[in-house]
Amino acid sequence: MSAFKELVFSGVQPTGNLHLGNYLGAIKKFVALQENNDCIYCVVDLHSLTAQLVHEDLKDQTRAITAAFLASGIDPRKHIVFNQSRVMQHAELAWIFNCVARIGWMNRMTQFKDKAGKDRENASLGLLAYPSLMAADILVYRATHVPVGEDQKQHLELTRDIAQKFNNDFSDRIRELGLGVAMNVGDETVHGFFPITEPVIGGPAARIMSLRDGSKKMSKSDPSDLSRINLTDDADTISKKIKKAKTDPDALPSELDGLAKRPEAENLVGIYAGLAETSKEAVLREFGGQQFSAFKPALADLAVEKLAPIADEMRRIMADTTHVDNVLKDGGQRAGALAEQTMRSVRDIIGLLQD
Ligand code: AQP
Repeated sequence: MSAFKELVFSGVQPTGNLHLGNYLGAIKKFVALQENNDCIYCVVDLHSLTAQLVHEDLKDQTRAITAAFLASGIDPRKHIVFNQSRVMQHAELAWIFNCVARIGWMNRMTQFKDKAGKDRENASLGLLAYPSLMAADILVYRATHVPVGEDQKQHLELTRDIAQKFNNDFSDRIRELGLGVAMNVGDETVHGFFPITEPVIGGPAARIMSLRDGSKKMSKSDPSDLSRINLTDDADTISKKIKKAKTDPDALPSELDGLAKRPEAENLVGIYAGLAETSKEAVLREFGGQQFSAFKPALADLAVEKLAPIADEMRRIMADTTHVDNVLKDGGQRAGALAEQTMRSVRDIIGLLQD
């Protein structure tokens, strides 16, 4: 049993329209976890600079993600909602983690390879160091659980590696200062300052794929808007995108095995299951043997039923930017106080001079 207090942290980048993958893979889980946990949810605006440094509408996109959090049901009074750049301790800890992490670790990150493309030498240093800032986001609160989509699994493993290396490199100082906490790592009980964070990944919608290509994940940056369902799409647009979604000519199978090598079919079944809060097996029990011409309208109706109220609520919240800004300001103050507590200990552990 970990002696760390259970705390949930996660973040979303303000890099464009939120889509169904962000919602089912992450935000819906944020909402579920807030029932029984203390949660901190962050709009990670500093991360978005790795994609686009000059960002005309960064403020509005930050507000839009915040509105999506609130419209989905996150309660900013019981939990903390804020934008990352308000709490400078994230960047401070990220610098320290840059000195803990190894370049080889960063070079192995598949997201870096995908996003940097062929011209890696010309990618920003920020893109390479992205996982180190993500580790700092999580560990500056010593968060124990992080709900994310499957694409973030490798970054979370790196967060665990950074925590473990910090705990090992500074084990004597951590012990001397009495800052160690007992935790179970595998079968072993170890002491450390940072928890070895658990990812919360899973369910039928952990990796939603593009509606145009079942081998690519649904993504904000895909140039084709038909590849994704945006949280703000209206009913007609959602129906049109699902109708146009790529499929194969066969009927839906009755068993999960029948989805093997049918990525587009599996994706639509996963989306249905995620929206209906059921399993892919249950969806196949209901629709097995039916053609896509019958399944797609049912999926479109379900998507509209679940997403339209969120889109309406987002629009309502966005109309009052002062309220949104106040949520972020208040959240930032509360997050900042927690982060500073951690950083005081980190500065002591490292031996930095402070008052
Ligand atoms: N397709 C997806 N299926 C399930 N979960 C997903 N997530 C993203 N895409 C999918 C999860 O959403 C959370 C927020 O993601 P992010 O904004 O931090 O950035 P990202 O992972 O890089 O998402 P995008 O939408 O694909 O953005 P771009 O196109 O800018 O790269 C994370 O928990 C993520 O796992």
